[in-house]
Amino acid sequence: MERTYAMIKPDAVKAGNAGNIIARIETEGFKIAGMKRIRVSLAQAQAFYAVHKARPFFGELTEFLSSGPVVAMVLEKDNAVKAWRDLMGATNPAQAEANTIRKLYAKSIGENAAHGSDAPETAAEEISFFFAAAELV
Ligand code: 3AN
Repeated sequence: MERTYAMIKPDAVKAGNAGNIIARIETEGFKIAGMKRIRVSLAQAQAFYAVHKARPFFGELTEFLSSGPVVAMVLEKDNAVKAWRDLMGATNPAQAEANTIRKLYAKSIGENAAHGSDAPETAAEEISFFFAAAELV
């Protein structure tokens, strides 16, 4: 079983779509190994997205992630990293396939409802950024 880090971003939490997204995650056969609703600080957002530091949208991205509560999750499934990215759909909701999380719930490329790790190595780093081992059950 592979694990990935998934996060329902502030736009989707604020819009009241967290429950729908969590239900979909379960319907699609993921096991939720860890889950918490938290507010990410600006400093945490800057550390979490450090790989994007040089991008022109870094300020916008980190301010947005820290703008309201998120739901942080660890998901388990065979090929969880790819399976969750497929379920989320393309980064830009305009390009996301029908019935994906971002097609259904995202507003824009910046406020795009959900995050998912891009590789198993990144997943391990992102999981330990937000969760202690004892929180994963
Ligand atoms: P993904 O989250 O699909 O892996 P990345 O890694 O290219 O996408 O980008 C990380 C995050 O940065 C995205 N989830 C999105 O919120 C934001 N982002 C990407 N491109 C842009 C952009 N052109 N303008 C604003 N935000 C962006």
